Amino acid sequence: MSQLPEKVFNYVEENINLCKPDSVHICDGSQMENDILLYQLQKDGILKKLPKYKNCWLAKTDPADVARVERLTYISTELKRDTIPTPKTGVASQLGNWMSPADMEEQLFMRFPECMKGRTMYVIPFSMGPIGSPLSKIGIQCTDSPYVVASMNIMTRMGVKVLDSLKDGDFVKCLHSVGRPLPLTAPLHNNWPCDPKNTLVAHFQERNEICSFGSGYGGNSLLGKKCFALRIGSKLAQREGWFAEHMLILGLENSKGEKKYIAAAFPSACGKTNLAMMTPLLPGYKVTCVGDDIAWMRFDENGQLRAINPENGFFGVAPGTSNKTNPCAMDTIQTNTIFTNVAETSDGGVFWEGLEKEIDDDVEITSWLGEEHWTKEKSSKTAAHPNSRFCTPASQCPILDKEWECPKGVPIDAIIFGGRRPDGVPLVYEAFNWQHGVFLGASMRSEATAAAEHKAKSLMHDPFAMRPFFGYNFGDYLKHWMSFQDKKNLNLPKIFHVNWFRKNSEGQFLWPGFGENARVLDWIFRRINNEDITQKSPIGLLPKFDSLNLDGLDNPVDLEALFNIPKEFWLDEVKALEKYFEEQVNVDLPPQIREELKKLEERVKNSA
Ligand code: TSX
Ligand code: MN
Repeated sequence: MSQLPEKVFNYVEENINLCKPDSVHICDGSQMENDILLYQLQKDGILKKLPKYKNCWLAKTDPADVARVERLTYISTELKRDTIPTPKTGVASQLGNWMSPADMEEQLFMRFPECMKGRTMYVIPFSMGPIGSPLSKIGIQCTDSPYVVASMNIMTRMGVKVLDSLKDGDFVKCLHSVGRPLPLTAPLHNNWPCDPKNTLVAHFQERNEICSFGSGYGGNSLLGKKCFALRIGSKLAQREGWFAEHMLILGLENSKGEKKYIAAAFPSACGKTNLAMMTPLLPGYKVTCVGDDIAWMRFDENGQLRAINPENGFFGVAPGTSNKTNPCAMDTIQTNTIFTNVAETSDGGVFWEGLEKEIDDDVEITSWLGEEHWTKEKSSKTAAHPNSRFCTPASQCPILDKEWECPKGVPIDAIIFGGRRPDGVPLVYEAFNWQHGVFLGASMRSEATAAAEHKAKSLMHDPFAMRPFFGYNFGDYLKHWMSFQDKKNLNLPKIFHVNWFRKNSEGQFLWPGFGENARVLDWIFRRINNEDITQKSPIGLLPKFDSLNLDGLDNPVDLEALFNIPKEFWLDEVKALEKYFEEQVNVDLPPQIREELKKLEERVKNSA
């Protein structure tokens, strides 16, 4: 305690006085500390060892605590307008929740006092980004969840080395409690303490502080990730002139050894982690992974955009991950991994939907809910929770990029936006310019699934894939993005939109996807080199006839169906976007976005 930098000491002391833990443990980040913690978690029945693998563990949560709680996630600023645009009268905002700092203080005061009684408060000094990088930021998380400590040890760089680099500098304050002081007043489910009825995730932008209560689940409790790296991060980025984005970062090398880096934003259920670790099926190409979820990007003194991955691991959705869809992820998770809410196999391994062909016929499955001898035929429920996760060190990824921890970041040559669009949206197109590219990000929509709280299969607006993660008014966020086109001597990256998910009239996917997406990346690579391979369309620049490399594809693709721009569809899309922007962003919409929408409408109307 006494060795802590003064500001850290004061913050920890405040939290002790508020939460009244029985003991305090300052995490040093050592191997021994982690081993002891995992042993304790096992003894307490929170983690179960998975003997099929080395140092792998299974956690099952209370079934009421399985996802981020968007409804209960708030940004607190003095002015509401600083957090969310004022929606059109009678319309509820989909762009975040606001509460005044005073009202939020009152809510927190109903929850945090004495909430850690009988428990240990762990103090986690952590760095988002390589320690010492000028692009990195430091946080101090106080938590009463040892599961969170073990997970933060994977997802961030943590321990004494962080305190050493902090000195007396600033840090983001992060307080987390599962909200179940001891002795318990009601039984737990799965030994997983949480308080779903009182869950609340609060962000104070004006003082860089996060307070999360009642949930132990990843997105609500690993405060470095969505809370810090995106919600607090995006606000820091606006103030300081950079970007904190919900983007993967990949390296792409062609057969000549030329290399580009690409950042890409996709809504959930588009296979972002699969793309970040893709095995290209186009000969000569190599993909390397820098990150699968978050990019912090800044223009350097030469006007080159550079990115770091602020994370140290992958907290990926398990179902759908297999040796077919993502062999690199499968390799990564064989050791030192914490699985949450997946199913178990009788040979001491894990199982989830998508692994049917990769387990022995004679193994028995126990579902995440504890149903023994689970079979797909017999049970009405899935074996693994649809939002079940692996939490695994990035360093174990077999195609991790050599520069992934480079302190100045990797140079970003292109930005991709994408979505799950069954109709109307072509496989790939390029924005006419930066302003049009920002409009493409603002206009992102995607078919939604059961992740987070949404159930129905509907087209959801998810601008920049940031809808649940904006740390401030989305209109101001658009102005921030737009502002870079007026700055001098910036080498603005080209912006693209991709859609792996277009279907034909029989409902079959028109594009094979996965490793074959290398063909799209190859086209983007050549566009970065300014090859003359585009043709104008009403919505953007499409690949010129024959410029997409389709050599050696197993099955022919219907290029006409993949790339046609249906006039009626796009007129409807313009109307839907107009409604969305008017209702949701209203007077905060930058004029350039309105202008781009108008120009799109004109181009579509004037097309054949
Ligand atoms: O991750 C996906 N990617 C990106 C890969 C680098 N998925 C899985 C999405 C769920 C998370 C995809 N699904 C992709 C894709 O490119 N494309 C599709 C749709 C699709 C699914 C199956 C087939 C073809 C397309 N074909 C067969 O199963 C034979
Ligand atoms: Mn994400």
